Amino acid sequence: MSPTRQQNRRSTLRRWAPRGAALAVLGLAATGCASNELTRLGMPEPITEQAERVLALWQGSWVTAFAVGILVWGLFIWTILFHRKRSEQLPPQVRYNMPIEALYTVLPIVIISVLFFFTARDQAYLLDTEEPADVHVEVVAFQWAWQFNYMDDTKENGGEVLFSEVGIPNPDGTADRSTQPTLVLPEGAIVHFDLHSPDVIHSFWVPEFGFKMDVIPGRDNAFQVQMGEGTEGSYVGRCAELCGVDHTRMLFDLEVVPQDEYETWAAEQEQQNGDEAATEGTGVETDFGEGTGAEGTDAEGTGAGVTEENDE
Ligand SMILES: [Cu+2]
Repeated sequence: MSPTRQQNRRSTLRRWAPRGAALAVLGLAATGCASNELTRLGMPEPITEQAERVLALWQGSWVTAFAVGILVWGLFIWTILFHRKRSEQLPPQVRYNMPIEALYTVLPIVIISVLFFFTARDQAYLLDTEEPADVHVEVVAFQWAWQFNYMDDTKENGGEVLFSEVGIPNPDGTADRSTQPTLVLPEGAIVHFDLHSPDVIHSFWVPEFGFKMDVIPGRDNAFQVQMGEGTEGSYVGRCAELCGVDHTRMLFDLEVVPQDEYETWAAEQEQQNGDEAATEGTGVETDFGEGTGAEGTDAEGTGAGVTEENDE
């Protein structure tokens, strides 16, 4: 290699390196992200242990993708900058070079195997429903709202409905927050969800769970979450499967409250439901929101599916 060519390369590098660095800094600054929002790469702040796992898988996959990307872009840029056509002479060819061919066959297989391993491991963890749950909710998704039946046991597909939270669909096309049901869950609890649908396929999704599961007619889908500590707050859940004309209005509120507050609320709901059953009422009325920092939510239930009797 001639000294002039080497100098050329150095000056090219000197010219482009600062521009590249400036671009990277600008890219970071332009996102204007605070705290760990940047490192979450678009995922919401997790509120369950399962969501933490999903976030780790997400980040790991991106780190891998970035590493591969940087390598490939690096090779592109290196080739473009330093290996331009300089003469009519054919450059050295690498066809049938066994080490290179083996490398780019084996390396992708290794990368995919590693990604597969972590995905399979985390999937098994996310779908595990063996833990005894503290709260058992049957989620009924229907066109186009939600019903949350709080069950009296923590087993799968069993027990009686203690009380229900029922949403009302908005057939006139209005998005009325007061008709949205509220799913109330205690901090730090293990929650078991059974998912049922009487009509079409829906999907139960709380973005902060980092997870969603289809709600399929005639099928018993279930999953569990371990609610994190310090996750008290209001969240919004939605249907993530196009299920008809009012699919986008199929929303619900999620309130995560401290354990004692939850117990008080649940006892009240049960009491109320018992009173109504006693007076042959079919409606499930809920009044929740005091002291949680959330706006009061007054939902008047349709009482659909609440048929059990309470003897107390
Ligand atoms: Cu739906």
